[in-house]
Amino acid sequence: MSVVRLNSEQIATFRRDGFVVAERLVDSAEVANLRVRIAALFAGEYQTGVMPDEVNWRAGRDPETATRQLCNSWKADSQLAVTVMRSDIGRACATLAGWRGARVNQDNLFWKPPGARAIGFHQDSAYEQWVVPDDMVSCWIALDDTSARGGTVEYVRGSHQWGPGRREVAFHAPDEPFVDAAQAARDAGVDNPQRVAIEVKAGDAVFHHGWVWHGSQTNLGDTMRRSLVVHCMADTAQFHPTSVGPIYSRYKRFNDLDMDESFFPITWREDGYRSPLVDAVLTRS
Ligand SMILES: O=C(O)CCC(=O)C(=O)O
Repeated sequence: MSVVRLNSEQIATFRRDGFVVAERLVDSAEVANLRVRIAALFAGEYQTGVMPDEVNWRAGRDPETATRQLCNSWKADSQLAVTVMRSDIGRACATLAGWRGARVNQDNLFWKPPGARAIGFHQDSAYEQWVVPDDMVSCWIALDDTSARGGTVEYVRGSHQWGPGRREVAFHAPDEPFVDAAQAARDAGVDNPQRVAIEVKAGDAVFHHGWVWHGSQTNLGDTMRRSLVVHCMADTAQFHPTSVGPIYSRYKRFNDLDMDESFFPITWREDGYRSPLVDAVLTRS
């Protein structure tokens, strides 16, 4: 298994641009295995018997032209959990954010077949107002070779420094995916926002900041574009006392802001601690 360890140049790039590429984060055997698991998950086959928290595409229910998305598939598939709970991913996210530890906020699977439409440009942390602090660092892992024409993820360089922007563009299949980000650029006094399309090999990854604007275009190529995203937050993150997230606040206990490690596991902490669930997942793999 590969292990990611970021160097000082990568950390400086992340701080400047809001994203940084890390090559060969997942080896070819793990990519092949993840592709098999993903096919099963999107077919509604849940190996653990538990559904992902969000099933944003189902065959026969949703348009073939939509980008398919599932959230928290680690709960549905123990092999996917092995990648999502990798301690080296948690360590890299914590290092980039300056946290003493990292815990999984959620995972996302994206499957964009040829012709499948855009994902609206957005800031992840804008969706995280149920968490204090709302900071995130995410690891976007390519499971196919990517290209601009094939609708790879794109980042707006330096936009993590623009602060929170509006959230009006639809996440799935918007006609004009870039309008909110364009408005944010104008508000920040940036005339020519620089969009960077991530062209990498299957198994390579990008770490991105929770406030960086990103999204992707329609897949105009003739191959699949699959990716797995591990969204991390600080190990000290708590539920917001009043702001409710429609899906993830269901895991909040009454009169208690602490996050249960069974649902939001700590994958790395500088003192060597990780949640018992993470130990169980990684040691049985
Ligand atoms: O892969 C994409 O098209 C979008 C990815 C994304 O929104 C994310 O990683 O937060």
